[in-house]
Amino acid sequence: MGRLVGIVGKPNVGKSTFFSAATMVDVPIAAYPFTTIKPNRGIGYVTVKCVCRELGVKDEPVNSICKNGLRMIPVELVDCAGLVPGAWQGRGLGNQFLDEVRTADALIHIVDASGGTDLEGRICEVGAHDPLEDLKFLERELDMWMLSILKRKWESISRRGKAGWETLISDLAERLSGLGVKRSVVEQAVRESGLKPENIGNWSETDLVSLVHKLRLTTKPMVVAANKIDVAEARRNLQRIFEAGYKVIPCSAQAELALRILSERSILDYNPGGSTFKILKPNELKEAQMKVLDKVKEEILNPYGSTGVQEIINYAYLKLLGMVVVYPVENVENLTDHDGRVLPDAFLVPPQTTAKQFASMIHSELGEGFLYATEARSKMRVGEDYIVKDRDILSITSTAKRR
Ligand SMILES: Nc1nc2c(ncn2[C@@H]2O[C@H](COP(=O)(O)OP(=O)(O)OP(=O)(O)O)[C@@H](O)[C@H]2O)c(=O)[nH]1
Ligand SMILES: [Mg+2]
Repeated sequence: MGRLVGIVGKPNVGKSTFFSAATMVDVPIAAYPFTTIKPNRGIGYVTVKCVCRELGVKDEPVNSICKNGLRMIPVELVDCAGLVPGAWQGRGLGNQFLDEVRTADALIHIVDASGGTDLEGRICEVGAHDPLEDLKFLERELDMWMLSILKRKWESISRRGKAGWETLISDLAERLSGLGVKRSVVEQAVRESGLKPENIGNWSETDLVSLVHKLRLTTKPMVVAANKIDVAEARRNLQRIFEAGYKVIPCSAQAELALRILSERSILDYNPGGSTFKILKPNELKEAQMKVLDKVKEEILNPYGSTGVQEIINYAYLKLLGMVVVYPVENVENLTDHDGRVLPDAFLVPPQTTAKQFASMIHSELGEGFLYATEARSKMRVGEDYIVKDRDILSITSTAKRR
């Protein structure tokens, strides 16, 4: 049910720093390539404006956190090993990397916007490397990887595919199902490409490349994180990446990590994704740390509005995956669960989720015995096919309901 977002990119760009800032899991971070060998999995948060403020109630969160009206809903993130050219042929830690990408529903592509690391992640002079090259190369690696999986069985797909549309689409979908490619996506991509089953013997390499490219864009949607924005040279590249047509969000994983660590120790008051912080215990900060915090404020928070890390995670789940937040309650008058807790849970659900599917996410029996759902604001009843909306507060009435 839960969706997984992968943090990807070439070595040494700050993937583990980003992951650590997001999850507060302590992982090795160092200024050389392949620091991460085994992928790290951890729990980060999607943050949304909680409905508690709108409704003027004090909530008692159980499955999530509510901090100053900001609902933090747990999500799973994976920090991958660095990708180097030729990964799809098994170079570097390629196979391991691609194994993680296989299971991811969306990708956060971290680039070193300062241009201070070469294509393989070795430190170079700041500005010497063009991060646009990293974008092209990672996407090409992913496309070539998909293509290689398809080609492994191409002879049989091509022989059987002549029989007609159904067989062709089924075979293609089955071949790529391990990558999370859905049948409907295959069907649409083949249709749009204008390729015909009867001509399959003549499909060219270019046809196949453009087909897998299409499939990859839908199956592994991606947002670009222009990291190391604290380095002055990064600004120019941020603009260039934007102009090249990418969805790109500036970030400083390092700054976010510092702010979250100090906030965990109650030295700062800082909300993830916040545009400001307050120093609570100045005596516990050394002079050098004070200087770093000043720099974070002046050079990152003020000009960019945040460190970018939280914005990127939110973008991945809420925009790339289109997920919405729904609050289940039992009592629509008091907005409580059966223990009397106000707005205890917030569920992040995929787009087009029906009320009945939502009930099953809470508990399978609740879904099986589904009768109707009641929306708490309007007190309107909705049926099993109702598509849940963002910020809905729903009470499920089911034959399975325990009281
Ligand atoms: N200036 C700056 N440096 C950063 C930032 N984020 C990470 N770094 C530094 O970049 C280097 C690499 O960071 P990691 O998080 O280990 O990078 P990685 O992408 O996980 O690297 P591999 O695991 O080797 O692929 C470290 O020296 C970090 O301190 C940032 O926002 N700004
Ligand atoms: Mg790493």
